Amino acid sequence: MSEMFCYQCEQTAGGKCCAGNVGVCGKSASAAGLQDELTGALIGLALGLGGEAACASATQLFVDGLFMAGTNVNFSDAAIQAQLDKTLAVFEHARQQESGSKPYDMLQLWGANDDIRSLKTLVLLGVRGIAAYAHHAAALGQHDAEVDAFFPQALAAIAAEDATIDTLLPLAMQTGQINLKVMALLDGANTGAYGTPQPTTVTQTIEPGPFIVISGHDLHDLAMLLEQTDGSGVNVYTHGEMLPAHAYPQLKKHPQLKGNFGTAWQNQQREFAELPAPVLFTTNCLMPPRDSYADRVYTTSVVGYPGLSHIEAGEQGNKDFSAVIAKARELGGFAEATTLPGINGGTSVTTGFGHGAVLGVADVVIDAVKQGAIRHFFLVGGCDGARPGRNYFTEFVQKSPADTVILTLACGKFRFNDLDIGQIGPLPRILDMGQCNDAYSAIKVALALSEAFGCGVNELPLTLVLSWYEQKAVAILLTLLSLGIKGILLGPSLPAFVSPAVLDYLVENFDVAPISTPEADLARILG
Ligand code: SF4
Ligand code: SF3
Repeated sequence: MSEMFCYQCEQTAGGKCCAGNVGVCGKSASAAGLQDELTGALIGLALGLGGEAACASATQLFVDGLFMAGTNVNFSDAAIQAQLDKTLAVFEHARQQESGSKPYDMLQLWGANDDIRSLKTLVLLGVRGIAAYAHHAAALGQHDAEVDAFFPQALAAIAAEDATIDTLLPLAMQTGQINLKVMALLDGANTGAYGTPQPTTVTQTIEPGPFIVISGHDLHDLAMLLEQTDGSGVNVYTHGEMLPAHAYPQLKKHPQLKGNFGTAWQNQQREFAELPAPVLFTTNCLMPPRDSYADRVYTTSVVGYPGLSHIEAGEQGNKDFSAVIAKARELGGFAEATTLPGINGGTSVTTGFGHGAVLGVADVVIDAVKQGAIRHFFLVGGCDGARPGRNYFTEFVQKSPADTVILTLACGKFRFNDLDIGQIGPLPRILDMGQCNDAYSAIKVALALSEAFGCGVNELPLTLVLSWYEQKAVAILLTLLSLGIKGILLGPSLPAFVSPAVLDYLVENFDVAPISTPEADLARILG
């Protein structure tokens, strides 16, 4: 296979689509083709179910298969083929029962007219984002029947030949609502298992001696790694979206969880080049590893890359990380304390301002707004990425006035979370709410503020400035739109899969706008 079609992420080639032999992310045409086959098989499975809810094992096929087709998750033909085989085995079973449908051909979707393709893609990518969050919640034993039932419903709708803009727009909004549900489910799963996040300052200095870097979003994997490194003399450092883990009481209680290594995903090839330690990727964003460190990278769960060591779950989802721990000992770590500063030179970052912490000081926040100490809130968050235009987000925060608060979440915060831009009363001006799924926290805080001030969310002194890259950001954007939130600024570029007519709809109905310059946007918002 030598041709691919993929336009699911922000760095897609030429702002249109990745075609040819390899995508901008390094995904091969064969992996992209297998991901399409896998998605087509899942759509066929949904059709076979008549769009109705599936049993637990079929739901897990939807969750894992959809997540595996996300950006920077899995580059391995063998791993995707294995997942495809598992899915196709269900068709074989159905064929024997003479009740089966057949896999859907994704070319039907890619070849559909612009607006239908655009809206169906919006739903498909949103569902991939939902699957990622459902995957993490399931790892902690949490499920939601409505979320699970949505996978076959949405996938069957993607195959519907009679779909129209009028049927697909409500489905896109429903995708946003289901994503809200799954983010709430994951919030409950994480806080139930590991406690309510507390504001925590995290060092970027690595102590001498053996250590492990853990990346991705899966707190359950981190918890298992911490249990297995207790008393071992091997330290653990977070990377990327794992940073907010430091705020959870049941994770931070492990003294070997020392600090954070590096910045966001797109810098990993540079940051890992000389790393005297192994790295464990629990989820996205994995980049193709350089030869200089490929022997030190481990993947688990839905993540994969050809040639990397992969750690499978055993009975009851338990994982044995002894190979990673042994590698840490073999590599030995740094001989002396080593600091990898943030992109602005800061040597520590603060996290843990989830809804529990922020609403715990709701009175302070409300008073500060009433007295004029806080003029405006900005939610500057979302994914980071490689495009040069993303320094907009750093400059936006640097130039935001001293009487404004920056709420942030997801890996886009590494553009500015090491800046010291001061405090307002007891509150730091940058409040890191957590991972991308902690957009749930931002929504909870916004709803609580609107209640306290007796107004709608759109009347609050709050503006959302979102950076997007991959499919979880698509799901979150749909959630915000489904809540009727208007005036979102989106960057660094608009999605390639949004057709002109769909974009017009978003602009007319939701005032969605592309970012311009920090100065112009700040001036316009603050009036
Ligand atoms: Fe291109 Fe993004 Fe698809 Fe990778 S995930 S092939 S960069 S559109
Ligand atoms: Fe980042 Fe990949 Fe999206 Fe969870 S780690 S936000 S890009």
